[in-house]
Amino acid sequence: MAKTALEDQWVVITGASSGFGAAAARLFGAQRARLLLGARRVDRLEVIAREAEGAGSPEALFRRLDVTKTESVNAFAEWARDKAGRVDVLVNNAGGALGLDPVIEGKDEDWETMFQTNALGVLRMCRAILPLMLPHGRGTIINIGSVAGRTAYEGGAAYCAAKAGELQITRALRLELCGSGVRVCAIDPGMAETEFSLVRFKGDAERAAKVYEGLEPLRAEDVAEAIVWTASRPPHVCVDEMVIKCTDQAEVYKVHRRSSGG
Ligand code: NDP
Ligand code: 8X3
Repeated sequence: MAKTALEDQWVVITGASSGFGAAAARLFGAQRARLLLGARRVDRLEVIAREAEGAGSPEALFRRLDVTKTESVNAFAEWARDKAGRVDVLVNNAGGALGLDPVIEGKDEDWETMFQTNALGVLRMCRAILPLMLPHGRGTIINIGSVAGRTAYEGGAAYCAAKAGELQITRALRLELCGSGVRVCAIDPGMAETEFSLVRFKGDAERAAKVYEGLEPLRAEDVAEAIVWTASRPPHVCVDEMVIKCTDQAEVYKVHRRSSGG
């Protein structure tokens, strides 16, 4: 069997318990990469790890990770050092939105969580994992942002700001790491049907389903394919920024919905 570009590479994925992260774990597994998976729901991670091994990963390990806590991130990085000794690819995917309130009705706890996960979590992960990448003179960091970081929308002030912050973190880090061999990439998806809206609307499944009504959104696998493609480019190629939306979404506000049955 021909060797794949990602074979035996150590890949860290945050937020691997559902959505893009879980789909990416399976696809990296199919490329015979070795995995270090993190999220808060460890029972889910265990299932995903076994699926990734079933797909071809020689080793898919997992550990509880809360990217909002420095101690948790540092403990995860220590565990990665112990288990793997190096990291070749870091996918900063953990994150999401909470609520769709206008600023005047915003909740401190929602705002704080969105900045903690989408922006500060990425900084913490990069700080902790870079020492496992830099000695090898190469590596790939892929930050999963959003079209929300590029275009603001009502009710999205904190989420859009956190994702815009993440994009600037990506850009600053690319400048800091120029010459190190480590490339830093942003993948910014539009509407994708995962647990994203269920989390945003705090378990209201009906409201979450309405977000995708009448259109064909991205699937988790579409974004996972973009992640794996980006990570598998030859080392001299950096995919700086990729925006990926479903065909029914031309802009954050411009979506085409078919009437039922149409
Ligand atoms: P999901 O809700 O399906 O997945 C989110 C993942 O993030 C889960 O695995 C969750 O795991 C993890 N996570 C959340 N908080 C933390 C935390 N504090 N520490 C560690 N892990 C955490 O949504 P998606 O797969 O859609 O979202 C993945 C990323 O893509 C997010 O950053 C999101 O903002 C972004 N995005 C999503 C889009 C969409 O329309 N779906 C579009 C554009 C970007 P657990 O709860 O087990 O900790
Ligand atoms: C998720 C996409 O448009 O709901 O980041 O913010 S959007």
